Amino acid sequence: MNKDLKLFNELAEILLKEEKQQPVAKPIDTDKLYKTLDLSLNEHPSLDEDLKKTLLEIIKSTPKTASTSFFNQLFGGRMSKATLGDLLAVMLNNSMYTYKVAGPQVGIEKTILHNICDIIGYDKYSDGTFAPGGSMSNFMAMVMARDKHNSTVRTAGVNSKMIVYTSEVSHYSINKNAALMGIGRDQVRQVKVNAEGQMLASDLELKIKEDLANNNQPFFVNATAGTTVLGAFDNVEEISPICNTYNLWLHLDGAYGGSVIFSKKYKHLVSGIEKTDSFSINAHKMLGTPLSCSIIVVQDKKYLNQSFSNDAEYLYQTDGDDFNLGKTSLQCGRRNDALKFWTLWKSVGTTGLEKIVDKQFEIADYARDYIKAHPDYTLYSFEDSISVCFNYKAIDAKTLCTKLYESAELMVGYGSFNDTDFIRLVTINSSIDKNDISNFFKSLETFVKT
Ligand code: ABU
Repeated sequence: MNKDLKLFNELAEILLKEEKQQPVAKPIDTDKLYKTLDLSLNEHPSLDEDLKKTLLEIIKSTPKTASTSFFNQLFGGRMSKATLGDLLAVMLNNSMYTYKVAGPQVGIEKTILHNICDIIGYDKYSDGTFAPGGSMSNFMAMVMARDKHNSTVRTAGVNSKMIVYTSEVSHYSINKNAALMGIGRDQVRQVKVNAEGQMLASDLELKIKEDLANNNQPFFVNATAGTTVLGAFDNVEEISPICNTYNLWLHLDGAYGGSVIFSKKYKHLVSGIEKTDSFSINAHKMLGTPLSCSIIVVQDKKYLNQSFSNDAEYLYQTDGDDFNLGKTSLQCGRRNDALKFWTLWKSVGTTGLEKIVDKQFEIADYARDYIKAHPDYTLYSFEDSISVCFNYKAIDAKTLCTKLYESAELMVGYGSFNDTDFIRLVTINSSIDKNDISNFFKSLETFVKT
């Protein structure tokens, strides 16, 4: 066997053991990082034995995001079939821009995209692509909306105040993207939310009317399926008619919670999704594929082509537009993020994806029930969310999360809403069970006591 493959197997075995024995890596202070680990790059080669030793040390100190003590972010866990697919994608090393160099991998990507379009009720004119992360999926939606609103922008640039609407608790990428697109952060209207963190349709309409009265040009509304802190779902049924009235592009950012489309029980949270112009979803979040696996689908594929297609004779030499995916992608060279999702989906079926999603809500309900049953806790989040937000004994959330991290006890983060800070426990790791949640609360309580 190739000796690097042998080394990989050896290191992977160690990583799997580490995840169980030392689920939270002891963090290295940033000021000691380069003294603790040999991260230097040198003039001369490293001996294989030295490289192995260094890699082992790096593995030991790297946060274990697949462990049952990692609740810190909107991803976690490991789906082994998806990991298998990703490892194969690395070995195959195709770039997804042409059929000539990616072959059946193109069909795999298209199959996923068309299935998602079908599931959400988009028609035969729809299509999509994979983007390098949820922020870039949102970016693509904003670019398509801008070019639909004013096709001269692509050549002449932005020469008017084009206005974006998003809720005040939506993902920061909307503001950042407005800057990247030449629209400007000042042109992003932060729409107010209700007590549960959902966009207020009445405030959206008010802001649109104000902009029109000021001769500004509204063009894009971003709704969110799963806000980053509370996990709230904006009401698409309420927002969509407003977008129709004012002829605005409606994008649904489902990076976090969009996977509810696979669940009969929870898909009502995105009711009206078929009326959106575009929808993005991160399979590396609720579906647990390795990072990253971000998808954007669009109701009318002509907008993907209009905004992202560019001729390149040196690249597109066979097979026409439909199978040359570089014509609709943000990047040129692009890694294969489809195979890991396809391998998972193929192996568990759509009903398996549904089970993955439903289990996360079940575990979140269990965590919420625990909090409600214990008077030392205060609950801040709502039903139908896998972000379980709470405080314990009025202890400052930031201090507690930081101490838990520094002592390598648990990895959990904090957030805030309406000026209150709280711990955000995310039940997104599909391999955790109710016991792991009980252990989480026990560890936290013991840690506070000692
Ligand atoms: N889009 C990444 C959000 C990160 C987080 O809130 O955990």
